[in-house]
Amino acid sequence: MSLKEDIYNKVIVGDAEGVKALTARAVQEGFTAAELLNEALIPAMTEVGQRFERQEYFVPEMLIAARAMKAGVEILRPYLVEAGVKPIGTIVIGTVAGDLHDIGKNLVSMMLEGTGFRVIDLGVDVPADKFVQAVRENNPQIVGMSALLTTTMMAMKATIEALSKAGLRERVKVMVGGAPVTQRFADEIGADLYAPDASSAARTAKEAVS
Ligand code: B1M
Repeated sequence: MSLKEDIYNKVIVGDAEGVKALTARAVQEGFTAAELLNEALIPAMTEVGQRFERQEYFVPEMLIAARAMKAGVEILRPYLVEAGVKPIGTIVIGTVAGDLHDIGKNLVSMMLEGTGFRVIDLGVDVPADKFVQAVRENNPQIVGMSALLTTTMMAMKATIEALSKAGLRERVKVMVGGAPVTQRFADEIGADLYAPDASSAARTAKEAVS
């Protein structure tokens, strides 16, 4: 089995230590960071996402695999920067004001990173003005918002309004998600994109910037 296949398989089974060690070894053996990212780590996360969509994998497997992939990305990060590999886009993401749930948002962030995005993660309980400031500072193509409580969903609308008020709404696509969020709700509040889970969030975001 080649090193790349080995890394691919270890991401799928969620072996973070194995991914870390093999990725470091592959770099030493002369594999480029871009080929390890594009031919091992990202395809592995794509496979994990597909298994999740086919209900062969569930949230725990997906989280463990995402962490394993992240371990590989961390090894590659300095080489990617050095090699000037351009991210496919920038996304500012956060859990909206009043909401402390971040497991799903973190999963979405990791999947986005695995898809090739530069992810600016603002954390949880993010007020509208912090999203606005992050858009000004980072010039992302997409703003992603997560909400897990019916009581905090309306903070998504408030954030979209704040972006409009700041004259930034036309510059970004807004993506929303989280257990109580639906396509219908996304349409009602004027979001551009909705995704029901992390793998479709990554796919939707990639489509939106290509
Ligand atoms: Co909370 N909580 N919680 N909680 N919690 C829920 C959400 C709840 C449904 C439980 C219940 O009553 N059955 C309920 C909400 C009811 C409602 O509003 N309808 C609830 C409540 C009421 C509360 C508190 C108010 C409880 C209290 O204190 N009385 C409180 C609120 C705190 C606050 O936020 N201000 C609270 C607190 C907590 C904990 C801190 C204990 C903990 C959060 C820990 C953490 O996140 N670090 C917690 C947890 C763990 C849950 C449950 C059990 C699990 C949530 C989770 O992580 N799911 C949850 C019940 C449940 O869902 N079964 C519950 C796994 C995660 C991978 O899925 O987040 O849906 P999810 O993310 C998915 C998709 O939604 C999507 O992709 C993800 C991966 O596929 N997605 C996006 C998410 N964000 C996206 C963004 C996108 C696109 C897709 O684009 C940008």
